[in-house]
Amino acid sequence: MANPLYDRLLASHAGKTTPFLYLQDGQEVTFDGFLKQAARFAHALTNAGLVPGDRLVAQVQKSPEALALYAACVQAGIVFLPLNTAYTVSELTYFIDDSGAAMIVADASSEAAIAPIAASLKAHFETLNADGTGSLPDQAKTMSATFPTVDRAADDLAALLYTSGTTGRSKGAMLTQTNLLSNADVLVDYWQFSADDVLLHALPIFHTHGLFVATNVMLAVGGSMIFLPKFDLDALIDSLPRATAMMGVPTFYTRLLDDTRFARKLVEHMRLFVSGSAPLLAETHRQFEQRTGHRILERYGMTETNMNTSNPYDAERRAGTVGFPLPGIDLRIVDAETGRALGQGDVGQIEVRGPNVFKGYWRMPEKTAEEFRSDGFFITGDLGTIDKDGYVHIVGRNKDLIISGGYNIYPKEIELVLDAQPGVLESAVIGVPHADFGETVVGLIVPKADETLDLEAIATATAQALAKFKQPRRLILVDELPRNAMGKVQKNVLREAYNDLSL
Ligand code: MLC
Ligand code: AMP
Repeated sequence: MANPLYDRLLASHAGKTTPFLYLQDGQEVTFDGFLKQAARFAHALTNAGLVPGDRLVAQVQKSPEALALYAACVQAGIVFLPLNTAYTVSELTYFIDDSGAAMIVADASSEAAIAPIAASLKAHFETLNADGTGSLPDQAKTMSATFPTVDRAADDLAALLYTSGTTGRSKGAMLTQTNLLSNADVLVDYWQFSADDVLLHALPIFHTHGLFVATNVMLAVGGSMIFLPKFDLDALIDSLPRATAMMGVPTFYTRLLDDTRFARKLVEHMRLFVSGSAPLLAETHRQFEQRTGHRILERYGMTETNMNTSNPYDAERRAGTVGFPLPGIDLRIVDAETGRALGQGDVGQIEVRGPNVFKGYWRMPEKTAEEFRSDGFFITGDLGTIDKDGYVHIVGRNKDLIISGGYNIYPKEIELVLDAQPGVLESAVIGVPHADFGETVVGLIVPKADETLDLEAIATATAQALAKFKQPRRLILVDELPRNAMGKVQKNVLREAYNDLSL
């Protein structure tokens, strides 16, 4: 037996003293240093009693140590479960409970809030702070810098990534060693990454894009990363001259284009700009080319599937499309109701199948069964069409989802919070266009008869329950919600009505 992910992405870097991570303060982390940190963490985790297959929740700021914690989990066969640092304690409690996590690692500033929850759910609690200090690194310090890598089968879980469900509750997408590895290998080839690449990394590392697409690809080739703690326009402009490639959500590109320092000279040496996680406007694609001479390479993926399609590296990168199915991945457009395959040019639901597609939702066999066809295709909930040249276009979503700055927001989750407020009869949450985030959240509220609503109190209650990025930017009182003959709220009608709120 072996550990395919560790063997392929990490093992070969042992002893390499070249830089893996360039940090904002000028420091560097070598490959060897990174591997040693991971090994020490792996000892600390197993000393605490964690065994292969256990889940570790990490709600930590982006840092080299946070990334090493991921590598430690891979090496020790522990399932890595990263969480958005913006999640509130009530959101976090659900993830800890649902996953049955054996350990929670979080910033020391959250200890007072999280440690009691961890204790009540019989999970260990350790700290890891943005500067790399904390109880976990303290324990790791004294540990050996080599760790006997734990055997894992190709089908064993490597990560559990929660993705919000239409029912308002998140589901854990079970990602296997093969899911992650197959996608990393395909992307390395497709995007022609090599050890000479320096990737500008400003994405969070708690999602597929920053953790798997960016990091796994760079580990697979032994390239390095300029590892910024978060998106920061000044830091990006400073770093671009040293990078060969960048990956970002569309907001990265619109923000860069809004800055006059972002000029052709700054990036003419660069090899590749990748965009994904949300639709890149064709207009942004064109503006970017005009300004820099580069064509952004847009690709399409999901938490459940990693990357499915990509524009080509060498051939035409077509604005407004997400390119072709990646090698080894089957993609079809079907009639959502009947499952019947549609022809070229027809709009339908996108379904995918391949080694990249996840194993199912954690402890939700029924939900998993609902999302797969009997021939193994996964129903993405995205609507698309394939043009005569084979390029896939995403034209909409068959799921009630808002994507704001690359973060997914499920309206149902917010509606449940709004509906629970005193005096609220019902609510509908929609996404409206937003210049910076692509879409943003608006809540429409119908009061109970003869009730006067306190919108400020409602906003305060949502702030306590939900991460900042999910909170409606505006709450609007309405007398009623438009419904179709089946009684279903017509969100398309609402989206049209509130299309130009200019938030
Ligand atoms: C931050 N805020 C957001 C937000 N991010 N609000 C809505 N949507 C977001 N995405 C809030 C902040 O809390 C802040 O609130 C205010 O908005 C302005 O903050 P900011 O400083 O402008 O935000 P910033 O920190 O710059 O973050 C914006 C961002 C970031 C776009 C850089 O959200 C980001 O890195 N997004 C990437 C998401 C990602 O990696 N997605 C991949 C998912 S994987 P206030 O009021 O306190 O000021 C996936 C699969 C695939 O989808 O295909 O890749
Ligand atoms: P997530 O669940 O966070 O992984 O988000 C996945 C969703 O993001 C997909 O189902 C799509 O709706 C959307 N998405 C990802 N990449 C793109 C893209 N390039 N264009 C349009 N939508 C995208």
